[in-house]
Amino acid sequence: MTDARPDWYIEEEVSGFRLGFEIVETLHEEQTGLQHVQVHQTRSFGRLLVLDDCVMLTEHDEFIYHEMLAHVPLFTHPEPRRLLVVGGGDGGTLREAARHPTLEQIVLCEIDPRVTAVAREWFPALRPGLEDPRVQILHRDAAEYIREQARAFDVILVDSTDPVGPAAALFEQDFFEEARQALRDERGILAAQGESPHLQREQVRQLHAALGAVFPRTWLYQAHIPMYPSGWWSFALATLGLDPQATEVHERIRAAALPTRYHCADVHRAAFALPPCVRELLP
Ligand code: AG3
Repeated sequence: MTDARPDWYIEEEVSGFRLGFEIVETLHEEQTGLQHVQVHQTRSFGRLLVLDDCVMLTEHDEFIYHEMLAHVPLFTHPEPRRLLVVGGGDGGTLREAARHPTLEQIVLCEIDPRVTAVAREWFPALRPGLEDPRVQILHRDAAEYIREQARAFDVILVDSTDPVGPAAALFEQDFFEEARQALRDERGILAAQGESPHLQREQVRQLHAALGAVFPRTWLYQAHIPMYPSGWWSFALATLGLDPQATEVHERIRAAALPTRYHCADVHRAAFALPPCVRELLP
């Protein structure tokens, strides 16, 4: 008799919490030189990309994360021309960024070439970003690359995994100091994925302390990302002066009228409204 019980992919949190997806088929699995990569077909949420046992995205909800990481900072800048995406080898952040016509040059610095190759093969909806002619893909350690980039970028987006292993350096003050000097002028902006304010409170606190020590203005903004642990997610935004909540930012979002499904002027405004239990994590 065959065992008819379905397979599940489970992400297990240190906090004693599990997130599970029913798997119809495992499409790809490999150990790259840097990490363990898995692609599963889930029963209800499309394909699932996992790096080192950490859910990166599902086809059903990746638009929320990628729209919020890209559009909140890119609309805050009045005229972003040069963009650096750190990590983000799957191409989702690039796809959203590429919708900004002012961008002339987009550099993706993704340490693991296999992530890009696997995403290209299994996630067709992410490909447009990887194929945009303005995009240059570098497979390097971003913590090193950024040191050589004095005053090179208008906006830097950190599309990393959790602060463990090779991504840990991307959450530290040293990295933010290098990132700050890589910003072209006083309109420079950095945004980063910022973990769950419910499950990873200490990491959120440390991220904002490190960012706040380097940048004059920092914010936390939130989004609902159902397929990440707890579904309650945050992003960090740091600027040398610009304000993501300024009226002209909302006007730019309305005027661009991008065909987005989560980010819009109202959501942009609301994302910065914080409950006290999140505000207390900030310096
Ligand atoms: N970046 C991953 C965010 C962290 C998810 N954390 C987790 N599942 N514990 C996603 C990269 C998508 N471009």
